[in-house]
Amino acid sequence: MGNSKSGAVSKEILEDLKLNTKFSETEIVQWYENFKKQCPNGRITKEEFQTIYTKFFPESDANTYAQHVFRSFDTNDDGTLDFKEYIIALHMTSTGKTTRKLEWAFSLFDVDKNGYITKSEVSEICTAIFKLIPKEEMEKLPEDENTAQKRADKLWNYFDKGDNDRIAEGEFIQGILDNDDALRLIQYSPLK
Ligand SMILES: [Ca+2]
Ligand SMILES: [Ca+2]
Repeated sequence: MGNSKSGAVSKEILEDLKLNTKFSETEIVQWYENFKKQCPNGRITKEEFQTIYTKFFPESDANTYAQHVFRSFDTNDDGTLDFKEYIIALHMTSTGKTTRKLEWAFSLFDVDKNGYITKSEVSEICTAIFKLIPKEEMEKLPEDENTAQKRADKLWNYFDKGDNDRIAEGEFIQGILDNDDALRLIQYSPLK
């Protein structure tokens, strides 16, 4: 992937991104310039990503969640985010279609990347999500979701599975589409 030869985004990546996202060529080129300024070597490490990500959650602990998000964005599993992974991630979390976002949510919950979600993976991500919630908000949570484990149990129950079962991607997406409450529980959106 010869994008290191010059300062410009490679034609191959540009075409691919135009096809897979709604971003215009101008936007992509501009972001690439910013990206190169921030990351001259063209890659974001997990630590750099965590530093950027946690700034969005000044009142809570976003470190664990950021690590999971990083893992889900690092699609080729090489421990860094390149420009393409970074832009696709940006696309998914901002303007992406619902099913695209849910595909991403599935990869977020599939911690060991084996294509299925287990109850312990749901617990792990719910624990990370829970840490994103600032203290004042935490106090206002409903009784049946005011701990990470309760949130995980509630979410798991929407899928109609036993504790030792696992959820495939299609079941996960369908389950979320069928339940607004489940959609709310797989993410944290700050109030205001
Ligand atoms: Ca990567
Ligand atoms: Ca898994």
